[in-house]
Amino acid sequence: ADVSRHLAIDLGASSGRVALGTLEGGRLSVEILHRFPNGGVPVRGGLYWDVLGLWREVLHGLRLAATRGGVASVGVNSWAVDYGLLDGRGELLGAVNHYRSPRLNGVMERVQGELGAGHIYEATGIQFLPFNTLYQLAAEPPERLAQARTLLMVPDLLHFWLCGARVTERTNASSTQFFDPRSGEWATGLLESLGVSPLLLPRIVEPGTVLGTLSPEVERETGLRGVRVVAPATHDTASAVAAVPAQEEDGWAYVSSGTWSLVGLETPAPVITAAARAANLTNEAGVGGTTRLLKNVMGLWIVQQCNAAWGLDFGELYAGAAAVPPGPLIDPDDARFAPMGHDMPTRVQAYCRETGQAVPQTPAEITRCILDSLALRTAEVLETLQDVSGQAVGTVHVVGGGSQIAPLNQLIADASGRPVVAGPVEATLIGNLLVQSGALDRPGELRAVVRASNDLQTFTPGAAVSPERRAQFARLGGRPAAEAG
Ligand code: ADP
Ligand code: LRH
Repeated sequence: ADVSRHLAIDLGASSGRVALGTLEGGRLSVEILHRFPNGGVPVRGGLYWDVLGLWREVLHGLRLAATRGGVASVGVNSWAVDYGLLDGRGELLGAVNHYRSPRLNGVMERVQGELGAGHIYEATGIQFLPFNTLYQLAAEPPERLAQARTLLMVPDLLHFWLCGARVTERTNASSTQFFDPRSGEWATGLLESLGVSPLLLPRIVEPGTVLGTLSPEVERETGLRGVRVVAPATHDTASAVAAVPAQEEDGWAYVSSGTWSLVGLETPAPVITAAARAANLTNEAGVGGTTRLLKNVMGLWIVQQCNAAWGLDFGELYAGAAAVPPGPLIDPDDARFAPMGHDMPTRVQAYCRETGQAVPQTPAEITRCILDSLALRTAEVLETLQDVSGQAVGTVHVVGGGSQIAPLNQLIADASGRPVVAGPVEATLIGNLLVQSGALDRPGELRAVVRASNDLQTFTPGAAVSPERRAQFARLGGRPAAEAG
């Protein structure tokens, strides 16, 4: 039978992995060879990614892969928006900033004032998030920009280190907020208005493009030979959405649940309308020319940061949360929850106190409050997506690390009144591998492979959320009416 083997490198905000995928007879098996932690590194008031440490872990994973033999290709995906700057010789200029860096405080508001928020949204269809690459470039010291010759998004940077190609893959290019989803080209005018040279931007390539072969140096370091480097959908969320095991036609939405909850729809074209802008929806590029119409919900980040202080096992923490009764709620998208910090439990408590609710005390109570709130917010965003797109949502697919949290899946089913299908946990790796394999050339087959290869679990909506409970949540947000769903 036809067998193809590929390596995927998936760098998430909280952890990374190197995996070997074997595609045979319409089924994909995935073996995780190496897993390693990831996170922000605070230095002198800034916040950075340890990209060199990630690179070392990648090389280690590739070394493990070399003992298996017979691999056709390798590709990298990561979180969006962040980048490295290279000088003319290809040297990395300084550290790679983290999208939660305090350097971005107030920058988006300034750029919106200069360029006009309506103009930026119309040109890009991308939701306003303070860390979009557009605002990160506006925050760069001019000396650094003057020295820079090339901007590479994080996965592109790793591809460059693997094989020497200097290109940007489309799905991640779209996260920058200087990409025009209509033309499929960089929206260079936005950068020029900020005094940033568009010459920094490499050529855009499609997911599935062969970028080269591993450099002699990487071959020596890892023992791999003759392996091609193929760009997957390099934005992790694009790879995850490609691997949503949906049975099309009946209307479905996805929640890519990890550090962030990306709640969205797959649409045939960008939806750049007044309603989409009012709801601050994003139109990111998906595989096969699709659009990911979605919204960022703060996600499990809040639990992760609480747990950085508690140091508990996630499985036990979530089981404990499910065992306590529902109580206070937060608006998970309140800006106070975005920064990194071990004081996250205190921030949740302060929010509850300020809004006149009971103050959760134990890790189980605090986690319960976060899960209940994430589920209600997810349901709210699903309604908004349906209204803005005119696309009905029947089933909700939850993929990613958060799809392992059974109580959260049930809460989303209850809050949305829709069945939730949970899994696969490693959707991002799967999407990455399948795009490399060329499964994309056979339309519709990709998701069929995912369905055939993974056990999925369905959560049926139980008792409806009471009107009092919905009112308790609605009183918090303070979001514009158009966004409240
Ligand atoms: P990212 O790609 O953003 O780093 P992941 O998709 O890897 O995120 O998901 C990480 C999340 O998965 C953790 O924050 C945690 O909430 C959840 N998780 C991890 N392990 C478990 C587990 N054993 N049981 C339940 N949830 C888990
Ligand atoms: C999820 C993700 C998300 C982006 C954020 C920066 O990992 O890529 O899609 O908005 O990180």
